[in-house]
Amino acid sequence: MFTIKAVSQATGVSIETLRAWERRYRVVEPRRDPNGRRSYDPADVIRLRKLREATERGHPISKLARVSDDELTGLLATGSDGPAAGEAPGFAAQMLAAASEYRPEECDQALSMALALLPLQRVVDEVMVPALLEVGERWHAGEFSIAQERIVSNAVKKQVSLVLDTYNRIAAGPPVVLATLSDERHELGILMCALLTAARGVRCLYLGPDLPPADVATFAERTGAAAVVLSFVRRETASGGEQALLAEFLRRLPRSIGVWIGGQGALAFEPAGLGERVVRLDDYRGLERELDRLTAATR
Ligand code: B12
Repeated sequence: MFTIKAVSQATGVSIETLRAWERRYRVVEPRRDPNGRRSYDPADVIRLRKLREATERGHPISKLARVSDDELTGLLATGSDGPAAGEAPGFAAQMLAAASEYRPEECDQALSMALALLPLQRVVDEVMVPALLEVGERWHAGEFSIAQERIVSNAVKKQVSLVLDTYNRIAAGPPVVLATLSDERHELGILMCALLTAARGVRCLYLGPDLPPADVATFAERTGAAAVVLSFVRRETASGGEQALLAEFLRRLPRSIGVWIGGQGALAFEPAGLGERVVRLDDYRGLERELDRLTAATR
């Protein structure tokens, strides 16, 4: 449920206009919380966005108010991809503004709004990754404290885990395991992979960061995984420690299970040391291609 302020930011309709549209035309009827404050659900937000677009195209709000959601969609004939490209960065900016002001709930709300309005892949590409990268930059530059970094990362982790839960309930076929190996604590890259995996309808077993290779291998074997996705973000140890960990992992993992690796660290690995078994992915699109191949082969 969203506040009037969040809805105003997400729809581009001012708070005064939202109140006026409701009072005069009952375009949406938000619930009220115990303090009498309006509380909108995702369907309200989607409808209000469409109403704004339609009024911008010259349709009077007095007429639009009586139009059903389907008729409104037809009127706009805008496909189902949500806000046009270029509008989504607004959500990342809202998350960052909320973290700057130490407002974790608003950060959460901006992200859950993005998830309500956009396809998952666009949330990853246009909201989560840009927000996380910008947080990283600010943290490095000393402009963001660790607590502010946590406001954003925790919002991402919370929302991703809610999405994984929902998608896993309807996912089919053998699962894909996602993790990072010992001492790789950068978690957010692999978390995005988990979201993209779930979005493809593949069952997603997210183990998280910093696991001994033997544990991941045993887990993948026992859960009947089709593939394991590993992220390597750090580069400085890539030529030595990281690649040795991967080699140990490969020795312990049954050969029938696929191994997909990615991240800046993985890109620096010696190709010769990887062998034929490992698929190195350049980016998230590469991951999606592998997932599509997997689903085509197992369904
Ligand atoms: C947040 C952060 C941390 C947090 C991580 C918290 C967490 N829960 O993840 C903490 C504080 C733990 C941390 C610690 C360290 N960090 Co740090 N960290 C960052 C920071 C600021 C952001 C990383 C991030 O989350 N980005 C967002 C995610 C979405 O992007 P990403 O990880 O870059 O991944 C992208 C790609 O690599 C790819 N990808 C990643 N994984 C995968 C997997 C697959 C399959 C695919 C297809 C793609 C893919 O997709 C992503 C989007 O493009 C970066 C700097 C930066 N601006 O990137 C440094 C950075 C990654 N850290 C760095 C370093 C050096 C460290 C420390 C060694 C610092 C220290 N001296 O203690 C430790 C190491 C800890 C450890 N043992 O792992 C360096 C790495 C340098 C290098 N290339 O080797 C960086 C680049 C900072 C720098 N410029 O020096 N860090």
